[in-house]
Amino acid sequence: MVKFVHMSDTHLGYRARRGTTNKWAIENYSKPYEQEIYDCFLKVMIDVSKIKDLDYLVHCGDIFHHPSKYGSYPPPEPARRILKQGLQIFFENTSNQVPFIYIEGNHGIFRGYEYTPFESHINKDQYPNLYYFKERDLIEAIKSDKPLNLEFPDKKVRFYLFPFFEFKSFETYTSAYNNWIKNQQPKDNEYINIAVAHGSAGDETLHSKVNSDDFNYDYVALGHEHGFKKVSRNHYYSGGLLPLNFKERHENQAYLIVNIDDKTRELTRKTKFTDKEIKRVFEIIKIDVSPQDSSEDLIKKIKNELNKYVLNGGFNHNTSARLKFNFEGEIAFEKNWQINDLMLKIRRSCFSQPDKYNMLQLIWKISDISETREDDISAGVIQDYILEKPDDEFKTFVNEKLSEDKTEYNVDKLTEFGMKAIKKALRIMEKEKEV
Ligand SMILES: [Mn+2]
Repeated sequence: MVKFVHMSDTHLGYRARRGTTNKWAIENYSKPYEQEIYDCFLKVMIDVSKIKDLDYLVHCGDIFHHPSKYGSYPPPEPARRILKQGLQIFFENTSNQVPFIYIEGNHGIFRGYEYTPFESHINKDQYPNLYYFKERDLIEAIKSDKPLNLEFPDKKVRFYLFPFFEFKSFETYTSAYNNWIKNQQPKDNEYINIAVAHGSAGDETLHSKVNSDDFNYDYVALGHEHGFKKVSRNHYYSGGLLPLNFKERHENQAYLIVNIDDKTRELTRKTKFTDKEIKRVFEIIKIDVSPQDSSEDLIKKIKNELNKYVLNGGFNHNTSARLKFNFEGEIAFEKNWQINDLMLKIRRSCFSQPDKYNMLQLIWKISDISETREDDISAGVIQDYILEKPDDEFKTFVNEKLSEDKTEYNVDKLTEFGMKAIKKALRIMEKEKEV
């Protein structure tokens, strides 16, 4: 029997940003939600280190939130301290007998750099049982056409490592990765074979050989998606520890305790839902708006909801609420502005009275339900941007270009494609705002 913990996407150093109060959890050190993730991580490290007969702890990437994308700043100092503390707790409680296996994800690394923030933040050689794999290790393995794995002959367990790598970006990467991946196929089933990967099929960062049963792994530990997810009988995403944004609030986050029987290869699993540990209100609240609503009606509706969650004795960084209001109804242009105006005032008023309101974040979204035609970008979405009638303007533009060009194209079809592109771009911008 082999027993291991599968966890991922801790995102130490993440701070809720949009529409948040400027209060600290610890002055000049950590922000409230950032601190809650630190606390949760340390608790998990303590709990995990006390699991009886644990053989391995596997972390599937994104232990740090920063650097993120092409951002240029490293993880904040508290993230480093907490990670160090977590490692110390784990190795001390297990008397250095349980390996901690970590692969890098797409967060917490400077893309294309050989040296990682993990290495500059943690003296990894100080931990005799820490096994660390980064993009560079993968590139070296690909170049030398060798597997990237980790063997424990005494326990007859082998790990196949897949740190994050954007093999789909360039044709040369794709083919090099395709040629190399055969190295990651277990040669025998004398060993228990476990794949550890950061990536997902959704954004094409997980190779189909890892995402399928082709290589016959006994277990595939996945990271990158932040919600707990059973992909197949033996493929799992553990998710992060806590939801980072409102989208992730609809999912669950966990760590998994996995047992594999060395004879029958039967898999048993315990799922420890860490999102249940959340100490604050973290809610999406729907508000129905009717065209008849006056400004007073709206204020009443908003305050009624708001007061349920934030009117409880002043700001406390441990319990302050994260709230998102979804306004839905026939919301014309004018009403849209009205709601924005009201919400800005209410938020400002709450944040300026921390002795009264216990609020960390307040954001909102306004959806006009009369907006049904698929290709219609109505005022609700486009208002932040410069174009007033993007479809008309785009059509004029395409018409002009084509008459210059004297070629025959279907202008309506092209307009449709253009609109789709614009909508997609807007959606991406909206999504980025969420984090
Ligand atoms: Mn990731």
